Amino acid sequence: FRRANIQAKDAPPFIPSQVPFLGSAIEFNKNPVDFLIRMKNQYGPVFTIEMAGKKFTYLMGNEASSLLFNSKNEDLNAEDVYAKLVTPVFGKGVAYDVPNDIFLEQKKMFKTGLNIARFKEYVPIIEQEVRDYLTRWGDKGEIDLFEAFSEMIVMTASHCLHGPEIRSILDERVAHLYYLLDQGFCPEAWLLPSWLHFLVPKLRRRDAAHVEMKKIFYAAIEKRRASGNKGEDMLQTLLDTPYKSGRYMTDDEIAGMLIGLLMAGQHTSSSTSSWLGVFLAHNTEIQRQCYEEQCQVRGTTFEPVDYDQLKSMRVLDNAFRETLRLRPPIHVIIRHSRKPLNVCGYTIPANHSVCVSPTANQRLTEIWGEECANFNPERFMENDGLTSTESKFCYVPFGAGRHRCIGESFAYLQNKTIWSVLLEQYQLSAIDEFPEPNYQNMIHTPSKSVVRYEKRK
Ligand code: HEM
Ligand code: LAN
Repeated sequence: FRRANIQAKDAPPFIPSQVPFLGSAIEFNKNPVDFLIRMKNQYGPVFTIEMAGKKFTYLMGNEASSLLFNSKNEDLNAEDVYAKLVTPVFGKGVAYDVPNDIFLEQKKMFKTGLNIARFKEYVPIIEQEVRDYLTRWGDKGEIDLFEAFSEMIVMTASHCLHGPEIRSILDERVAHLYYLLDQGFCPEAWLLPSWLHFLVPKLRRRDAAHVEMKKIFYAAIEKRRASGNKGEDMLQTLLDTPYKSGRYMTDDEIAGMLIGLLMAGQHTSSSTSSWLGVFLAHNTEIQRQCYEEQCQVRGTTFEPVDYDQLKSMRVLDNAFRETLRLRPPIHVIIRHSRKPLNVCGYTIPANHSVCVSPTANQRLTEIWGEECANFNPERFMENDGLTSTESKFCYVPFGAGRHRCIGESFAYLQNKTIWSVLLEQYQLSAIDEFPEPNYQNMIHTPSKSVVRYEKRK
């Protein structure tokens, strides 16, 4: 490997940069994935870059990445990195605002709530929401996929997870509150110290929206309690499940969890479904296979979708998996090193931001082959697409280890149901050239996602 400016004797190679302070930020932001893979080829699997005065150490490939996914939270810490961004949006008492063993209990509550019995009830709810939504499309036209999926996903997730009371008050005002909260997930929130957040107008609006949203949830929680009815949703699970200590969640915690639930599935799913739409609009053969599968599984009369049918949609499933390989919405996973850590013969110093890029790992030629940049769902037909379990950290769209996602099966259920109805009714075709990812966004959405649609005969 090329020799870099080595700092301490066994510190990872440090990528030099001509630009003072900003460091590698400019080159990195143009196309982070190409940059990272180029650096890996030059400097090896672990290297450090400087951006805006901060040190980022990237772990590339299976062996290096195992450090991030296998370390204790006390050594490679998530709260130190994410709390400043996430806590103002969700509020106190949940996620990265509490010690990690408490957050693990909260994740377990989510897990009990996301069970198969409930999933079976969710499929028809989602199907009906999507049918209602699609009536506004008419016979043919052009549509911005990201906008359309954002709307379908917020309504379906809220209906299933929050329950009918909250879904029924999801009007334009509430949608706008979500939008304002959402705007809080931005680089400024990360770069500025929390006590300076008030200087940024969109972060002030985030805080005001948070207060309003909590009020709406308090009312809904009260309504559920007063009704004496039990719902088949996450709200019910959170009301009914105590912590190990025997204590039940406060309304404030429940409301924070409900905000978190929606945020977790919103951009991740809407970005993934938009990319899938872009891939299918540009790849009519794979789109045809997906449609054929719908006819096969649901019959040409298109029976209502059910949970077992979704399970047997292999082609659609693989198309999602492949979309999550090439365009994982969480393109970088970050931790803070609280002490020096060893990996691949190096010692990473304390106080680095330690990163794994799912996008880069999921596009390494040595793992995924020479055709790794091509959209080819069939690669998942055998061995999960991976050459061996030695490469398990080279497919991590949902992360791994103690911070792993608990929403994967809900995300598949929700997106596959939406796509079943969409494929049944419409055919998509491309208008523009294949869009670049929007690398300036926190989530790499398509820079343009307008496609043409036409009703099937
Ligand atoms: C964590 C991806 C949908 C809830 C994560 C992580 C990733 C991820 C990569 C790990 C973050 C890290 O290690 O720093 C995705 C993708 C989704 C999706 C790609 C959809 C396509 C959802 C949904 C929910 C959810 C629908 C809830 C219903 C969570 C939770 C965590 C998590 C609770 C745990 C964070 C932690 O322990 O630190 N997700 N997610 N996600 N996700 Fe998801
Ligand atoms: C997010 C959203 C942003 C995302 C990026 C900054 C894009 C990524 O680069 C790093 C991971 C991060 C911060 C991320 C981690 C997990 C989050 C916070 C989420 C997916 C949004 C929601 C999810 C959270 C853990 C959901 C659980 C909520 C509870 C209230 C328990």
